[in-house]
Amino acid sequence: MPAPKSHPRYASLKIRDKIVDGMKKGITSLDGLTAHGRGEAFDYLIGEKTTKVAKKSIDSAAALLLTAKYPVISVNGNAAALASAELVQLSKIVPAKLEVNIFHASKEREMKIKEELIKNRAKGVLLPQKSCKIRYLDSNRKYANKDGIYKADIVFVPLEDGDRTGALIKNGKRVIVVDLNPLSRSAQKATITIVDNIVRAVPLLIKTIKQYKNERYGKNKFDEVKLKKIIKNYNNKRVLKESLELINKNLIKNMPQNLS
Ligand code: PTJ
Repeated sequence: MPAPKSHPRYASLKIRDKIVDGMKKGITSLDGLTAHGRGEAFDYLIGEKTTKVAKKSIDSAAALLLTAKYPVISVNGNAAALASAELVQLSKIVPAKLEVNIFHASKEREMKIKEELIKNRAKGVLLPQKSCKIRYLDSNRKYANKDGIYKADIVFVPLEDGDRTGALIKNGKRVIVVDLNPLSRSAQKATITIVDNIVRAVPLLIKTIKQYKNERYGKNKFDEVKLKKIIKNYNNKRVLKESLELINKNLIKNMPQNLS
């Protein structure tokens, strides 16, 4: 039964509905439901809104995507259920390739994710190839497309388990992750970690890229000097520290007082 709009947790329940729908459509794995629950818990702790520190990561991610030589967006079962339309929009505006990459191996689910992206107007969607592997990785995530993640200099990886980010970095790539948990291995290893919910982070990333593109610089598509400075001044460790400090502050603020 859909939640009534008056429900105090209406927004969160609507997002949960999307994940459940994703599972019913065969896009999201069963494990994806538990992964979502972990995300919900951290979303609660950051206050269920895009924080100032997440906005800083989004600004840098937008700059890194725009200045990339060969950016690729990686899509798994949870990302497809929560943000297919937005990821397609992002791929067009950067522009960047879209590639399906899942942890829980299933050819059928890969095809369903691809179909979902096409339904949301993706022009092309790459699939992993058995003949093409990322080094330093044992899970199903090691398979990549030779014209996609394998070749990419920047990989955008919304919410996934931590085995791949480190491996992609060791393969010489820079990695942007969206992960509500600042303690996760992905968050700790990424070049840029956006500690935010994918449903809020991706629309904001699109908006920021549009803004940068509007600030044309002479004949250039955007002000490259400005974007490179944003990237240079970014410090991911500081972002993680500030995110954890915020969680700590929220916990203290909500601590029951005057216990007797
Ligand atoms: O479709 P597959 O087979 O590739 O599987 C995808 C999942 C997500 C199930 C798989 O990668 C996995 O098991 O991931 P983990 O280890 O549970 O990690 C997912 C991370 O994403 C956790 O750190 C969560 O806190 C975080 N997360 C969950 N939901 C969101 C989120 N981060 C941002 N936005 C969310 N909505």
